[in-house]
Amino acid sequence: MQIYNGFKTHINSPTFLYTLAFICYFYKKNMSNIREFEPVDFYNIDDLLTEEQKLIRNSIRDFVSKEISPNIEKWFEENHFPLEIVKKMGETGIFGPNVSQKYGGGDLDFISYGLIMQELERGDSGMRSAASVQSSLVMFPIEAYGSEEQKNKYLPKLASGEILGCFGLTEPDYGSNPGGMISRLEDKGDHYLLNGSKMWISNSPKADIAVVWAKDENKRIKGVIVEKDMEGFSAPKTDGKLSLRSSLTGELVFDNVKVPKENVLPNKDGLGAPLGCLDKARYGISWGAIGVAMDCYDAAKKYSLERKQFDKPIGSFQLIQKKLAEMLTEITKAQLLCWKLGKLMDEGKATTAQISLAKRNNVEIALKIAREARQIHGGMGITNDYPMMRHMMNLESVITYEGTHDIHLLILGHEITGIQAFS
Ligand code: TGC
Ligand code: FAD
Repeated sequence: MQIYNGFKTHINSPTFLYTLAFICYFYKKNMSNIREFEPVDFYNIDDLLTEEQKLIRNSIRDFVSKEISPNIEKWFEENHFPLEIVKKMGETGIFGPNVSQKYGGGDLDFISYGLIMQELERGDSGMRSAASVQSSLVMFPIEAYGSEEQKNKYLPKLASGEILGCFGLTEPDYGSNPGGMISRLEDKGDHYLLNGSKMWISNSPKADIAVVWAKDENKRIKGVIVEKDMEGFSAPKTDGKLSLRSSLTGELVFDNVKVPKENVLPNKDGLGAPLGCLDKARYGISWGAIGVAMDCYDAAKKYSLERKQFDKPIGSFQLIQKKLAEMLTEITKAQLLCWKLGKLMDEGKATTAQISLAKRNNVEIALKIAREARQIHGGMGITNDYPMMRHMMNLESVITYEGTHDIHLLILGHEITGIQAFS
């Protein structure tokens, strides 16, 4: 009886009630975060995948459900990139899936790479961004254009997540037109002196190395590997982003940085070298956008069956069904596009214009689906109990980086007519 009375006093205490309220709030928040994701596969596209590809896709899906989805709204709200995720991604085999096993990579096909990007971006575009940069923009150029020493020195550590990389192409005055870059490499005998700056660089504030593109005295673009401790090199963070808030973005500033000649990527130069990396990353984004679209569609479908208005689930109204049917149609088209593009990538036949078409189409449909899914959620759709607003804000970066939506349209226009309309 004494114990009972003590408990009664306890449950009436403000501390207990406050704690209970907090637990309920925390539970509700986390319950909404751990909405069980149901994959979208209306055309049985799984039948086109190998057992290995399905296994890889499922293991990344589990990784996202365990490591990303429960935390992502908090990271996004706090504008926080969890550096510890880099090691976890490395251990899961997310970095360098197409890089040779000899250097710690996965030696996987391009559809497997795409599926990894799809699952990561379902979690968050910022997480996919970190992985895209590491795999396609840092590991790829080192493997494709680097020396044997560079490959042995950097690739295994990048693959395991022991070190993080970034890719510096864009400059304050040269975004869509990277060929105009003004960063300079001056030959000083045993080293180059690097001067200039880069802007909007994913991963840069915490990166251990940067693959940087700059012009030599002959105005030829070369790639160099800059290490974070090199004197005269800094990487300040870019604040105030309302998009990709769980991804780090910053500048790269070079003030007479001495870059040893052995850090120059020896096997390719010219603008084609960085643009070749972009092809790989843009391909990954075209799959990533499907992940976002599936997440938004899944949330909208479930909400439309639970939410009642006029005494019926809103999913029973034709206008809601139209939205859902159109989302499913666009997701299915995007999946088929990516699967075929993956095959072309594996055969070494995919063209830049084909990749542009997929990146442009899939990011656009993902953005439209995020907006429609947000509308289906009514007022609830603007809160972080649901993922649509975060995805929408992220996609505003995705539709801009790796070539803006209109630059990809112009790449297609050039392909169709043979006439370039950039300048
Ligand atoms: P253009 O005259 O067309 O080409 C110059 C040279 O490059 C060759 N080339 C390519 N080579 C390999 N792959 C490609 N995709 C290539 N596209 C072109 C071309 O053959 C030529 O070679 P050569 O030997 O004749 O000199 O170049 P342009 O100056 O007219 O520019 C064309 C344009 C506008 C399409 C191009 O510059 C472009 O794509 N602009 C967009 C810039 C962009 O995408 N920046 C991305 C920065 S990185 C980033 O955003 C990372 S975000 C990562 C994340 O967080 O996920
Ligand atoms: P601008 O080139 O100034 O374009 C402004 C507008 O003009 C756009 O609408 C564009 O489509 C339009 N435009 C430009 N030229 C033409 C034309 N010829 N015809 C018609 N319209 C035109 N860069 C890196 O190098 N590494 C990174 O890791 C990286 N990460 C990024 C992360 C984030 C979050 C963001 C936002 C950007 C990142 N970028 C990175 C830079 C990105 O690639 C550029 O922002 C992009 O290429 C566009 O360049 P810009 O912002 O200078 O826009």
